[in-house]
Amino acid sequence: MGKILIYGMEASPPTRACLLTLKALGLPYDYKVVNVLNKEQHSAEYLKKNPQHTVPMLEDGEACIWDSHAIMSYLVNKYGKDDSLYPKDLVKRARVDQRMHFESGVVFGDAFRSVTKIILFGGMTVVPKERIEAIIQVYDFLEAFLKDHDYMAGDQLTIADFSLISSISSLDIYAPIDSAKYPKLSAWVKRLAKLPYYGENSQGLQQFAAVVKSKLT
Ligand SMILES: N[C@@H](CCC(=O)N[C@@H](CS)C(=O)NCC(=O)O)C(=O)O
Repeated sequence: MGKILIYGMEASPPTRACLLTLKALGLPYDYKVVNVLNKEQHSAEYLKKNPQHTVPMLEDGEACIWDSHAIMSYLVNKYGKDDSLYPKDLVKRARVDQRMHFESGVVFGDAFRSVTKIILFGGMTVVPKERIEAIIQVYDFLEAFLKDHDYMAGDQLTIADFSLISSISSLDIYAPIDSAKYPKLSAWVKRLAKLPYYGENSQGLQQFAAVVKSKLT
């Protein structure tokens, strides 16, 4: 097996989700920084591999795979010693997939992307009320997902947790999670923070938080 190469930027939530997965699987990998703030994802070399010019991207032999959710499921399917992080059982898998589609469309695609765009790139120094409301709605959904379970897709840790912790811990910078209103969600954040490899999220999160805080008044 050749060495896996991951392209990304640690401040980027989906990159962090993939780094958590690589560590959870104990896989050796090389890491190449692609700084999207400097538009490095638009280099001809990168566009040839990923015309959508997003990070993260995984290169495994001849295969170039982008979108964190596709990368994470590929890694577990191909390299997982068992299926616990991405169960083969169809109902369990569908639950993981649903949470990841929720992350992709609602959490990252709407709540995170829209607020980050105006704060990091739009010159806005206060998070607008409607953007806070969108984030709060995400917290409401997640509290409901966690009603009878410790993890996002059931009773065991899966890649849905890696996906969601990367973006939820980032949204927490814009709208801190109220532990009285969201006891399950805040307990889940603390549970994930105890993972031995949680540094793969927290390091990049700190970098992201520093940039956001420098823009907010
Ligand atoms: N749904 C994608 C989102 C990827 C994404 O939008 N990444 C951002 C950085 S956090 C990016 O690459 N932006 C630069 C661009 O789109 O050109 C995933 O999960 O990988």
